[in-house]
Amino acid sequence: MRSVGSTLADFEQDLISNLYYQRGTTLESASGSDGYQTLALTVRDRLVERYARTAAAHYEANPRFVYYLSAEYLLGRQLGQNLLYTDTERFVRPIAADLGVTLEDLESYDVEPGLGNGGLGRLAACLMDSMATLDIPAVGYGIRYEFGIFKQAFRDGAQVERPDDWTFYGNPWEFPAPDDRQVVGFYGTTAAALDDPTGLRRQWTPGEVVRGEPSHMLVPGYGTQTVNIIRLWQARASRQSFDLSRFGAGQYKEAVEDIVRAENISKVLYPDDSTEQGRELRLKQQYFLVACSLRDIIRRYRLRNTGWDAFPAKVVIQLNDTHPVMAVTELMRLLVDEYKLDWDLAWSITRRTFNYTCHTLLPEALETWPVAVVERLLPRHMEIIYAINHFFLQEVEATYPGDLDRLRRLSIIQEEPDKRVRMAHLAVVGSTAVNGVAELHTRLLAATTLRDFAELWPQKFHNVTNGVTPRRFVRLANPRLSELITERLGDESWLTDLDRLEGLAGVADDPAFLERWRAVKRANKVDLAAHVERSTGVVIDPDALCDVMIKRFHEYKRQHLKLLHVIMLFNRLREHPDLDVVPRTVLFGGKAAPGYHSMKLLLRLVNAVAETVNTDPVVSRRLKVVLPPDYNVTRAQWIIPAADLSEQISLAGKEASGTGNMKLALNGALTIGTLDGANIEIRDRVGADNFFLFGLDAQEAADLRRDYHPRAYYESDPDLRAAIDTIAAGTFAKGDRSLFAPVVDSMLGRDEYLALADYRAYLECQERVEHAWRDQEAWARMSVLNSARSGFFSSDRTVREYCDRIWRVEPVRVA
Ligand code: 475
Repeated sequence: MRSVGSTLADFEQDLISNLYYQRGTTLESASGSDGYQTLALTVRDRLVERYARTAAAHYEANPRFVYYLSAEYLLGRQLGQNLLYTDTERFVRPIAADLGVTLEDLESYDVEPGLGNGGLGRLAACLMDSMATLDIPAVGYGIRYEFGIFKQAFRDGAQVERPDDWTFYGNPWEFPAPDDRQVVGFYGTTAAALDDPTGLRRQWTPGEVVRGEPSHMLVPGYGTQTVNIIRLWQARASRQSFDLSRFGAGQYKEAVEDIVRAENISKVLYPDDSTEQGRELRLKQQYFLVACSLRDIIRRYRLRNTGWDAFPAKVVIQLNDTHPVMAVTELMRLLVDEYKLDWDLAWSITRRTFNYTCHTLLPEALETWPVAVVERLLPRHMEIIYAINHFFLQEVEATYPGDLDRLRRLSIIQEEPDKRVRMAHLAVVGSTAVNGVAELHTRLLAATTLRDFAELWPQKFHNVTNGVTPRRFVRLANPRLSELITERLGDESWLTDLDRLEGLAGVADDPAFLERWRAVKRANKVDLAAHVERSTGVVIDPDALCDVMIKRFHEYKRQHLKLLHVIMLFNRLREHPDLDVVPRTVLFGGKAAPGYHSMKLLLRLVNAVAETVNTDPVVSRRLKVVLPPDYNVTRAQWIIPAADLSEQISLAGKEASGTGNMKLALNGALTIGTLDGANIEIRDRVGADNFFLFGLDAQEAADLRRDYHPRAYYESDPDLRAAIDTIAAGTFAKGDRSLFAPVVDSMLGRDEYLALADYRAYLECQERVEHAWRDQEAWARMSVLNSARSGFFSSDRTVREYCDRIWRVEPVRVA
């Protein structure tokens, strides 16, 4: 095999060769897109070679593998990352300059695969990055959605969703692997297996079959040779599905019906973030993912192993939330029905193979499926769930004799108000380890949501606090800061040993260093201002405090609390034009689920407030509000390096962890936040003096919620009343009092997440922020300390904890 060369000349030659032989064009006639595709292929060639060596090393070592099952991956753009990970950026800049283009021009063709909604999908991508970096043998499995997370645009300030046709120009970063396709069944009937006296083995005859076709994206490690993969499945009709006779008879639609039905399975990512969509197609997606992936895992296992005894020793499967939990049932079906293992052995293997990560506390986000739906779509799996539940409840009965109420609470089947399968219960019963994603989250899981399970199996529960990859979110997103850090620390080893950032604490009092730190932030803000102007037309001041709230729009995250603060500032400045306030740019970013009407209305209100504020000649000199459309990983990488203030203001006890909070702190933003999710751990580390804390804690919030009257806060707080009245008066709707009335009604009527109760504390905290901002050197010092002390939040640390405490896997070095 010819191996790729490592010199500039080799790189140049490969570019020309790829331009000719892969793109079929010439230097003279190549388009910008040809240039990008050619570059991508040339960089990819360098990864492929490492991938081949990784596969060989893994085959040789026959190690225990981590299989990460996730319905979502939010990978972000690939070009910049892969240039960094192959150390070829230094070649590309001079070559591009010779050709009269910039790397940034080429990068603008790089489409981010938006195969996820938010934090959960991005966490999957960060963990895959860290696993490769730590040489952990791992494969990620997911769905190759034809349309990823919708593109967000605004029309008259309202969110409109456009399809994300991300593969339109082809995806140079993936390899199809048609030889590894799988066949998956749905619907149909079950019957007794003749050879099984226990009745536990049965035969399923599906009523519909589809093909799963895999392709994979390469996941390189940083500073190492390992290249792992994420294998993505796309649904295809089986070859017989095209009805030639119908087509011949002119029944064109009917002729392709089966094809359409099959391909719909991987057509689109469900864009809801935590509220259950009672859609059969979604369950079909979930089963499609796990059925294809388990067959592939077994195929891989059998390359080097025989028999089943070693299976749990060689295979550890991590379930990313409940979306892939049907895998527990599917592995039981494969082992019992197809490989004829007896039930107890199959169950012991299954339980030892799976682990489950929970990402939520919201009861409405805990997935359940109507028994009737599961029965129809997956009749054999429903029988298996009943059997698992039967044996599980026997176990419970033995531990707590006669405790019927406990049986009812623990059961995998919910009986009232309708019969449903509780996926989280199935996950806990079928797993060795269950983990939450931040200390508070894990504690609350064990105390509330999964309390009965934590009592039954206390040793099953673990905490693994989330982390983020410093490669993408510091090095790639913030090259200026990275250079300064590297210069200060002497080398780049902090990128794989993030605790080394502590070395910055020593210069947090050095005025010369602080000056340079501030200069980096300012330059990043100038860049962001250009992006913001391009996407919104609004000009922002790079010297203003850059106050950012970037995350999915969700009520519990309380974007409306931030907005009440903005409106208060607006009112104040209108009343007192000469008031000495700190100039601020408030930047929101985020999408709302297309069916989440209250949050879409709130987005509209943010845009309306922005319009009013930004066009007010007096107010806009000190305050700007922007909501650049289509927040995604690429935009996050532009915004995060420029942020001064990070808004993490969810109601305590609701945000499982948050990971944007970590990315912002690492880039030197100061957090204003509640005692929620990982905010607590961030504050513990960066120090209470370098963190703006406000609001109810989780216990106080839970107590207050029992007897809560939002109107009382409205009536007793004049600033709050004025802010809400400004909305109610139609100030942001050209006098129309009805448009935003539902927002007002929801705040005064229910205020589900206690925004009004936290309002005064939040305002006072923002005043402390202003006060702190006025001393720019002291602010810079706090900023440095935030970066210096956030090394813990590297996803490398997260992966190490999974490895040591849950997966028990060892790295395999690739030569
Ligand atoms: C938490 N997404 C963050 C992050 O652990 C946490 C739900 C249903 C369907 C589709 N997507 C979802 C989530 O639940 C999600 O993104 N959860 C988030 O996971 C990583 O940091 O607090 O809200």
